[in-house]
Amino acid sequence: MIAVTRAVSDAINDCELTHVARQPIDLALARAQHRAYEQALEAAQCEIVRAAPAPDLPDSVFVEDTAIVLTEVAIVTRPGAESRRAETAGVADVLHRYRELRRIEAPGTIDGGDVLVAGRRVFIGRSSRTNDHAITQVRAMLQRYGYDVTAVDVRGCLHLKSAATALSANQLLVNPAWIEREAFAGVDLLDVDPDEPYAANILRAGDDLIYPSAFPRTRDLLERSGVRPAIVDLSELAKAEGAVTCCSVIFDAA
Ligand code: CIR
Repeated sequence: MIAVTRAVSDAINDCELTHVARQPIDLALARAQHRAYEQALEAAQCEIVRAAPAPDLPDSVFVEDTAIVLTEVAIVTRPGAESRRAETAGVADVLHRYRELRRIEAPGTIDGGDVLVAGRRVFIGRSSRTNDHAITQVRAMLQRYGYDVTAVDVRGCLHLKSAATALSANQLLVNPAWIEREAFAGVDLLDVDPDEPYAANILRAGDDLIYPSAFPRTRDLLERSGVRPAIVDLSELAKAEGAVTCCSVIFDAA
């Protein structure tokens, strides 16, 4: 597997924030935590491929939002926040080595954080970043490959993947307060601990899972259901409203 990552920007303290109050981010600590995150990906059999650093783009470490990569194709997004649109070029420069590239066109906007792939089902959050124009474009691009695209309303959080991520092809970890359960009919749902609303973001790399240290109660729930993720501390990037899925784009090399 390839995991595309990108350095923490010098300007990360100017990041976009929507649901989180601004607090100072310790750049050196953020970088050390990001390196440990990359090491967890390496332990999960990923080869790290870094996009060229973008020190002037505050949110550029959050590569997930710039692309949707499937076995058959990679879709370069058009991020919902204007300040983030320039991030896509550097990631596309890497992805074109591995996949045919398609692009979301205006007036479509979509962040990769709103796109949840579980087997042949693709759930896309309708959020403050992702609109119906983009969802229609993605559906048209993926239809030929047999993916079933479902739009899901997201409320109270930034992205769909703040509220739901895949534990396996048929099981999601979810915060039920932020999504409609009915949208996920036919998929098994495991709820986060209600005291940990941000705990639904877990990263899957092949058969391995990577999870933040910030959610011990939900981690207990996971372990009791037989799920034992590798644990990373991403406290500094959480202040930028980032989580474990946001910092990589993972796909099979061939
Ligand atoms: C933003 O607001 O765009 C960034 N500060 C955080 C993006 C996090 N990305 C993600 O959850 N996929």
